[in-house]
Amino acid sequence: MSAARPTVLIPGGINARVRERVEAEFEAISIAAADATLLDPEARARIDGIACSTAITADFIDAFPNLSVIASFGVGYDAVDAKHAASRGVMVTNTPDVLSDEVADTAIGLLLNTLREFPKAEAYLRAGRWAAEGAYPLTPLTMRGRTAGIFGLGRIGLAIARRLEAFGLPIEYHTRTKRNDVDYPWHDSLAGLASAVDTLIVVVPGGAATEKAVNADILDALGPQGVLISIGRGSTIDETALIEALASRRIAAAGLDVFANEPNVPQALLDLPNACLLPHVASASVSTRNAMADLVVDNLAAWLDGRPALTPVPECAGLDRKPG
Ligand code: A2R
Repeated sequence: MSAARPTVLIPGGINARVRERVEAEFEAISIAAADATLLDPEARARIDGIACSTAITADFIDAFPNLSVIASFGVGYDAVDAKHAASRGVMVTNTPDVLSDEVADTAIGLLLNTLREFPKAEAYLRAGRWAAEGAYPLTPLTMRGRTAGIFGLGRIGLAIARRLEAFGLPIEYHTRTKRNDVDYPWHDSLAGLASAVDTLIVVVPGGAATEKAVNADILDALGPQGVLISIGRGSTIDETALIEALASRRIAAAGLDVFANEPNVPQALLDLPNACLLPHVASASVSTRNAMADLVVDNLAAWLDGRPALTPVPECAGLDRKPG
């Protein structure tokens, strides 16, 4: 048997290092978007793997009769129909762990920026207002004396919790299943957590189970001193309810790195002085994105070489390799 190199499809945009490595290590085919009609049937039949940073639907998966692996860039894979892939015997991988510390660092930075207004204070200095008008106003909000509630105490949530412990904050959390390896108080509902804390950090996966979970009731439970930090998926926040709560000061402030309809951010959010906004940069350093890129390609290489995937998503963890 000849050892023809496997063919890997890249639909839509992807990290440059993923593209370089896929082109160097496989037969690479790129198309502008995850639209199977952009390939003829002969090309579709050649696809063994997909490297992606975009939504992958069941129909798209079904368009490739010999597909055996989808390597998704990022830890969140809610845009990939992993359940359908698993039912077809197609492995799906993501990039957990290698970004957890970077994202946790960003969460702390975003929290401090939201409370202490550092981006605004720097803009004040750069505009010459320090010299012209005097000291920047004292910030009404501070990290001191706060209690943090973490919605999603997984790999990233725990990395955030450990950092906040060092800042002296008590930690509480909500997940569906109580963890046995931490002593933080657990709440069996998000409403219970929001009532118990004044600083809610959201780091759950996207998808139907968490869609708009942070709604008006949760924000009201957080209260007028409440601060929301969102670093997981924009779909988890009811943005309309959040805008209303911020505008009416039913909560004090919010720091957001993720949005419901990226890269579009509602004008109403941009207009709010108590919203601190980042363009989904939590994992966006060169070294962390390189580590994520390498994990995408290493997963493809392993699976297409007949070895186990390095980081299968839970839906595919027990997946047997397709015969032949
Ligand atoms: O619920 P559990 O016991 O499976 O705990 C997970 C929790 N979680 C939820 N909590 C409450 N309600 C839900 N419907 C729900 N779904 C999941 O979120 C677990 O504590 C946490 C997820 O942790 P990991 O799977 O370790 O993910 P990681 O690496 O921390 O990343 C979290 C998300 C990604 O999915 C991206 O969307 C974003 O952060 O970058």
